[in-house]
Amino acid sequence: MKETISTKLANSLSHLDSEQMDSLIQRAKSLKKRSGNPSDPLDRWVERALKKEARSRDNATDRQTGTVVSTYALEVDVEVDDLVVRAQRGSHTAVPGDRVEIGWVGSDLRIVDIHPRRTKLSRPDVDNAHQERLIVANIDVVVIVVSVVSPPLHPRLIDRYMIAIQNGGANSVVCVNKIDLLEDDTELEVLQPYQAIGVPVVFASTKDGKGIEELRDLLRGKTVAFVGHSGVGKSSLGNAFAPELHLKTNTLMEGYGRGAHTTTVSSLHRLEDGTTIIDTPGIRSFGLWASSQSEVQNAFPEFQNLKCRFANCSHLAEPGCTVREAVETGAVSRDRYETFLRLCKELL
Ligand SMILES: Nc1nc2c(ncn2[C@@H]2O[C@H](COP(=O)(O)OP(=O)(O)OP(=O)(O)O)[C@@H](O)[C@H]2O)c(=O)[nH]1
Ligand SMILES: [Mg+2]
Ligand SMILES: [Zn+2]
Repeated sequence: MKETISTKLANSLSHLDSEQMDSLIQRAKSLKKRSGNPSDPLDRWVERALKKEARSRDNATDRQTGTVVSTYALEVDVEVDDLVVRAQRGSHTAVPGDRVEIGWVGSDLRIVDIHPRRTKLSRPDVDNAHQERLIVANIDVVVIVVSVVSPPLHPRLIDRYMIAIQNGGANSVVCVNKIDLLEDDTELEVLQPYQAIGVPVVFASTKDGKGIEELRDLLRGKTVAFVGHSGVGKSSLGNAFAPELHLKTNTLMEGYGRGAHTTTVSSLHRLEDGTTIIDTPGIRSFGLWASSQSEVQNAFPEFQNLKCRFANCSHLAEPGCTVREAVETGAVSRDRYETFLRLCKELL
């Protein structure tokens, strides 16, 4: 039987994200297992695991606050003032951008606490779509990088990212890179609906510098993550912003027109103009990170001001739906509405 904790305890832990909650339950289970007391309720062991965590936090010496720069299996790099130090992750799931407390616990330098996140970007786990996987934290903007020709444009990825970005509280920017490779710009028409709803779309090329200044102006002073498929030029964009970063870039895998997964670990960098960028590894696919229809609807601001006959209209089949009427008259883009339908179908 799957062991769970009481609703009361779960409610008191509602500030934890699902990844933190998972890790806590795992620790409680292993404490319980070691105690050799199988009839004990799990709640008691969750409380003990929390006490243990608090003890190590309170006993930690030389505590300092810093920003997570990169994360590895068991360790993290944390920027404290101008230095980057490596610390044990311990039981904490931290991601680049997280503000953390580190301190000495015995002979280990460890994360002892994570500050509440202002914003975040998450995706569903590849194997378990209900499991949240954090990508970055405390970002102002997520730049969804797509390329043209090589790899070819994948506009559908943009919609999935936009939902996750909206749900995590950050703003979206779309960067269409490798514009130097494009001979015929009719394929760029698919981006028009995003511009129409006010999402900045920048056409760029790291090869000839097009769009780089526009992007720089848009992002100045903000904390920004570059995300997207492998090989679209995320690291190249970082280098175009600040050549001294020397982010590793690579040619595409020959014959496949796909990225080579060159960047394997996310990394945070401070630029001279006050912008902070986070380069992330390319993804193979991005699942839908939304649990309700209203979360999907949030990513369609063009629906928000339309008043349907029913206040809770799903815009799928109800009579008196002004969204569907607007699609008929052309006031709402049919492409966008079809994207909406496709995403609703995917809701678990
Ligand atoms: N023609 C052209 N090629 C580019 C441009 N930007 C990047 N590239 C090339 O695209 C390839 C992949 O670039 P990367 O910056 O490594 O791509 P990435 O998105 O960081 O890839 P991963 O780290 O694997 O996720 C490299 O060979 C770059 O030189 C561009 O604007 N135009
Ligand atoms: Mg890269
Ligand atoms: Zn409706």
